[in-house]
Amino acid sequence: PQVIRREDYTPPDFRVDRIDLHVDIREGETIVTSTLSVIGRPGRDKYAPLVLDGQNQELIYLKIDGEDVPPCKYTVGEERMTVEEVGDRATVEIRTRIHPETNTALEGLYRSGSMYCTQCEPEGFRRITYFVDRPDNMALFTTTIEADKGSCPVLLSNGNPVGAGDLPGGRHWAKWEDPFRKPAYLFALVAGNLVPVTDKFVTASGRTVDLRIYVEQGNEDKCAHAMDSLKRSMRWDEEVFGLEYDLDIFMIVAVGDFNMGAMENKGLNIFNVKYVLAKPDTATDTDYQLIEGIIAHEYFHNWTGNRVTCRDWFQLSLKEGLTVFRDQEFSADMNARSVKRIQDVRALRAAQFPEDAGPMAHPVRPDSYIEINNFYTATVYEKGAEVVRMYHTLLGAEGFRKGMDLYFQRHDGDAVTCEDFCLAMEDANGADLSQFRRWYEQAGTPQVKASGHYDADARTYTLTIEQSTAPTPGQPDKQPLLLPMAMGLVGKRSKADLPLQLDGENATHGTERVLRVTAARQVFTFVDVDEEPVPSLFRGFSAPVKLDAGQGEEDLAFLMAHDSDEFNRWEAGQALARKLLLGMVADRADGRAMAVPDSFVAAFRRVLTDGEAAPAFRAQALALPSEGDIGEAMRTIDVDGIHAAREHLRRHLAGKLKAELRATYDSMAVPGVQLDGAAIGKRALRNLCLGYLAGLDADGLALAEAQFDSAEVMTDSVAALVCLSDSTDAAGDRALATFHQRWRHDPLVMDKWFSIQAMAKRPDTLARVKALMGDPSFSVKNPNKVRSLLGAFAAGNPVRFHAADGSGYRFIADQVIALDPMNPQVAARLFSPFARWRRFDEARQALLKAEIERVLATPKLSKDVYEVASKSVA
Ligand code: DPP
Ligand code: ZN
Repeated sequence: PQVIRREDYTPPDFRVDRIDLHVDIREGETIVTSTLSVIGRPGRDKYAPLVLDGQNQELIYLKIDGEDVPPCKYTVGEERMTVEEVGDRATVEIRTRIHPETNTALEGLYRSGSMYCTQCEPEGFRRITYFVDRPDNMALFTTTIEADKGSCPVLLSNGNPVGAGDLPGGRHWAKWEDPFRKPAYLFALVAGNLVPVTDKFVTASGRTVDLRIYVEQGNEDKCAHAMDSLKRSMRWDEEVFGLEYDLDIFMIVAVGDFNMGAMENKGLNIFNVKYVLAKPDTATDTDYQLIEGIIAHEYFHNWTGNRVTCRDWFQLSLKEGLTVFRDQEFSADMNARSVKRIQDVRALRAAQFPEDAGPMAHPVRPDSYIEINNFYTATVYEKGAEVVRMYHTLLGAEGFRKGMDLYFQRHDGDAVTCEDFCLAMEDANGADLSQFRRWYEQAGTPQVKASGHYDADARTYTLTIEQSTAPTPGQPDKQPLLLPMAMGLVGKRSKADLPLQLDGENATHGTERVLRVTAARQVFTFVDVDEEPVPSLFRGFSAPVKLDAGQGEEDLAFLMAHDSDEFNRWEAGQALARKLLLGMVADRADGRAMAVPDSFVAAFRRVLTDGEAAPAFRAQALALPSEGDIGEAMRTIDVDGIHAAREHLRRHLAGKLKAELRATYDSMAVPGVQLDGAAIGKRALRNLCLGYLAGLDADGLALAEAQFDSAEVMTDSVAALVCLSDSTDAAGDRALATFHQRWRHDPLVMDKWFSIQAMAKRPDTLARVKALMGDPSFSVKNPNKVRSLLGAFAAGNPVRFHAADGSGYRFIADQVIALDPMNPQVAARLFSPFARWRRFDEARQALLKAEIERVLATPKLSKDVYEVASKSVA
């Protein structure tokens, strides 16, 4: 397969200025007729042919300026059509036949249940018709859809409805016109038997926008939260960024079969049902928060992505990193800010740090790819958002807003690059961000070491910061990065933040400031420091680094109790727990008993019983680092040791604090159905306590059973079911059967039922997962099902997936091979945990590698899986 490189970018020789699309949907085949106004680029090679991307379709005819093109003038290959001797301006008419019903890749036009829908990002439009399918081709679209009126009464596309009517034979048509230029990846079409849930939004300038969420009949009562989130997003973007919606209608369609979370098509967002539908008895608090965040994310793309789009797919983070940052800020404003930050950092550590340390490591702006679908990654999205956040930290909220304003002023209606964004931030602020650009160029997570020294006589505190980044594929040598370091010094005696004055400054600069770390080694000397401090560094996680501040148990416990930065209070607790767990893993490996010091239990008790701290924060602070997080800190990941140590620590804490956990459990009860932030926080803490208690003894399991039986909201039901299904006690199977009986007709709830079992700690989990593939609710063709059963097992159950006999590896590799011909994108995702094979012990390495090689040897492997497999063993 061909490698696509960023440095090879050239503008296309021909662009499509306008497209008039006619899509005639019939059972078994769809006929697409597309009329393109094509314009040649001035200065192009005069022999340059017109090249149109296109695949998986059958050409019926090709005309230019109304005439059939003779066969000697064009060729049609697997991936494109090439037409010779096309003039500066031409009208190209193409008719093709496609088959949405058999499109299992779910790219282009496909059938999901009874509806027809599209997914065109990044390169799906070329499966609908021949086109210049690249984001720098921004065209005006009109779309006419024809279909059976009985089965597809609703016909939607981008922009505004401009006509509709009936046709003979029970058929009808509708025409849509999008007044905004857009790349083909933002095209969307939906035809089906859907019902709208409607509302209105009045923009800041007084225009009324029609809001519609289309769902299948029977789901109308599950859209209120999505609609409310949409309206709050629209208001927030006006208030925070001065950005108003620009069409008279905004539609969301919820689709059951979808490769991703959602898609920001202009005026017609298409969503995975998982991120739209919610009722308290079917969706958890986490689901509610995800819906809020993803509705906001896709809506925010209207400006950051659609009005200003990407020049090429290497610039993906231009829209994704920026839009993730925007949705994170929105959710932080809607909920508790520091808890949101903690959740985001947890997610970054769980997904992005391992990616950055593995064979698929790539910069936020990648240099090359084989299959672009493999680059919708945690690096492009979440690390990209961290990069945007660092501009915000360096320039301040106002400076950032100035940069955004200039970015839109310069580039509205254009397809641009990450460099253009950086330039706008620089120019609006008179800032020099040359070194900052390395964040776009270098892969890998920087390691930062900090050490401090207090000189009581001189009243100075010297802070030394060293940074380095390990080599990643293709990048052996790394340069120092510009790290914004938000920090404070907490007085050991006063337990308060001390005034900060650097040597050479003539005044103090508050008690918290952002220092710019730019060199590989840099020393900061603070003067007039009244007492010995404990440094609190990278507050709020102000740069995406791995920090080793060399702090011992005492300092970490101090920061846990006294840091004014809530994020760093949490961080200190995580660091303390990680340190302890790593020690326990080492002890176990060396045949020593695993011991938990009383001081750790005491620190844990203080947080548990701290009535001053918000329950949502306490729940975060009392959750131990995940098994993946601990593994990241080890040279060779000791899967069994980590699991054993973590379980031992959990049981130890539960045993020592049984009474306190139970008291907190009781005091956090939330009567009835309440969905506000306070209720969510209480449930989080209560269910955290339940987790500890249920893992301890029969009393705890009985408590979980009682909660399962009486739960009024899905959050409580799921939390109890997780506890019960971890154990081999008969109560687990009873609860799972009850749950199945009650929810087997609700696909989204069944997804929970599958993933709870796939992630269960019990030893027979693999056998159960295999059996669950035969459940009538399971289908390998539905991405949500694959992710909830197979994906949850491979990525969310380290101790079972990495079973020493290789049974987990063999099973998932078999599924990848079976899935690849159907849906390469989902297959490649499922396969991605194998990429980390070098991180494990020799025996597991050999087993993993053998499976990767077996997959690689499979005939007709997709580019998607090929890229992951080949790069893994390279
Ligand atoms: N562009 C889509 C998004 O919003 C892709 N899933 O992330
Ligand atoms: Zn996005």
